[in-house]
Amino acid sequence: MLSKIRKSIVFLSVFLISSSFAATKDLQQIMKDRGLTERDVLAAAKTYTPTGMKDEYYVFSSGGQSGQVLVYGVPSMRILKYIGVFTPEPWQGYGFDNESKKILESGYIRGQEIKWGDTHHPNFSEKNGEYVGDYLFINDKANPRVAVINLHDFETTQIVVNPVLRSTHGGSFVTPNTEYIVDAAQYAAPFENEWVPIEAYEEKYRGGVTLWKFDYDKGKINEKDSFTLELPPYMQDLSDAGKGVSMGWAFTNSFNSEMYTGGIEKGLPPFEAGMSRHDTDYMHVYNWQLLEKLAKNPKNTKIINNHRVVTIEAAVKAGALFLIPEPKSPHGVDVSPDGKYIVVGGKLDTHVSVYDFEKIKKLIDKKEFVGKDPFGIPILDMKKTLHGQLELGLGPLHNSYDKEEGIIYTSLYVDSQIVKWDYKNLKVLDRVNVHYNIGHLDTMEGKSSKPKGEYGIALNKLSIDRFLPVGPLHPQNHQLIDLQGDKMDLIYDMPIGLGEPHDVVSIHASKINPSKTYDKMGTNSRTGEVHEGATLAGQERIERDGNKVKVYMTAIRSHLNPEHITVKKGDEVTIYVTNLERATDETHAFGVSGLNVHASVEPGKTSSVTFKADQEGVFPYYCTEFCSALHLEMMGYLTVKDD
Ligand code: CUK
Ligand code: CUA
Repeated sequence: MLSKIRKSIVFLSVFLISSSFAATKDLQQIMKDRGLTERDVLAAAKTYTPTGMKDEYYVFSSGGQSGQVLVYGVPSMRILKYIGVFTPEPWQGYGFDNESKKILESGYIRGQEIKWGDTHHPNFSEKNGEYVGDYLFINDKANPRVAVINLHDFETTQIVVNPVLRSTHGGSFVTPNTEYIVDAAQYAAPFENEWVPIEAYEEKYRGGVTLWKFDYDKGKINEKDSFTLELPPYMQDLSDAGKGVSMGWAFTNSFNSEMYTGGIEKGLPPFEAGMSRHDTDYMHVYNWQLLEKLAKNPKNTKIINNHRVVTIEAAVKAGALFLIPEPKSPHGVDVSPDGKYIVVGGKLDTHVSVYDFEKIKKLIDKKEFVGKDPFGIPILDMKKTLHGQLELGLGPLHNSYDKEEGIIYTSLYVDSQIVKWDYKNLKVLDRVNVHYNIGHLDTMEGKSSKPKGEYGIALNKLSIDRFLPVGPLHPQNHQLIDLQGDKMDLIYDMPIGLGEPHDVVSIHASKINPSKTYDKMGTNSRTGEVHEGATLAGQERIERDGNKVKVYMTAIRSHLNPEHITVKKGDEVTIYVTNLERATDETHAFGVSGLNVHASVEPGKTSSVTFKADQEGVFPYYCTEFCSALHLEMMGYLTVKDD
């Protein structure tokens, strides 16, 4: 009966839209030919975005090991952009022009060039806990760094290297008014750059949380005003900032309260066994507003690698740091939109734990503790801080909130499901099977103080038998779920072959307003200032100073000016290219054959490349972006003469 009704709905809607019986007949034929069910056709209607129509949401995805960020639209799942962040991105000249090389170089670690990144968690700038589409932040777990992406041109403008932590995972989380970008450690290590035997683990190895101070107007992290809270060598993990009633506080999960140090080669249990012996680990609860004050007084800090570290002792003394037991090896920790509840995924426990911030605060105010950990940090009673626990299934990992108050979605890694449940009344409402194995999930603006719901995205680790085979390394799979009905409805699969997309964040399209061109002619896009090499029409020239040659070049349809550059072997050549176009999307780009230099020059931008002309010869240069019917003619010759 139901199927009959649905059939007639499809029939009717297609009939109404097309007002043509022929179209209906065509549709039925296509369904038959392609083996599509009515459900498939409905799913298609929910995602299909006809040419010219735009998406409702932007999704920013971690590019995992690629070190990049990927941007796509929802519900179409069409990829819009790759943003070079921790690794070069040739199309945009990222890592090939001087301006972007400088950004990548600031991400070198102790002088070591880093050629990859393990990007994990992107997050937007926030005001009152709501997403603001000005900036995106993302962390690199392997090489503990945080990057800032300016969403006015979708370019990376800063990378900072963590001065004391060796790997970070619980980042980059943003405090409700983007005061700080928070990045928590993963694998404990000594803060100093020195050798410390593993036997000194408890004494010398440390975890921590770095609070990167963000200057909103400048769009930059201020390294001098940033600091780290020293934490015990429990492996810190995912984190979230409080908001609303929990404003000023932040929460960081951990595993390895055992402080186990491995040694499988010596016949000891491997890390994974030793690290999950205890029934509980600790959620770290800390007051970043108080820590900010503490960090200003040298009494409370140690300076390590030129960076302020607030000691555990000082934080405890000031009442800024507490621990609460949580079921062992938890994973996601997500604060509810009103800031009242903190939902923790059990991972090794089938339960999800819902903590009540007001209960936590009451115990803290009354100084009611059940003990201290070996580092003197007060421990709160787990039962007294819990609102409750709910059994969801195997491997609860991450959470994302719905627009309806009290409703949350949780990913189950082992069961490969998303569960929709009521975290106030502790009731399961619905579950949907997704493909194997889901890690993060996201609902639209689902971690902000005003979630929109509507769509969900499952980020699946495997894609076995799902797509055309491409060799032993399979793509990862983003699945789109319609959350608008009573039942969750899985409607689309999108494979991604870029890297492991740990996490995505989504934002309503109306909140992102990128520039169409650079307003100030000759803008250095990485600083926002007018470039020292900005060149207007008529100012094109070649200047020589000793063996340094500077070329001030312009690009406009369809020529580069100058078209001949002659230098001497051994010269250091810098070419500044300014795109004089005012028309939208009239990007020119500049590449020289055989010299590993490339720049994308969008309208109004100045980019520069520098190289040593150390081989005699003839090197054609050209605009690499197909910009007009005479694009191929947009070229010139660099000749290098030995004399
Ligand atoms: S983590 Cu990947 S599934 Cu590194 Cu955010 Cu949970
Ligand atoms: Cu300019 Cu091609």
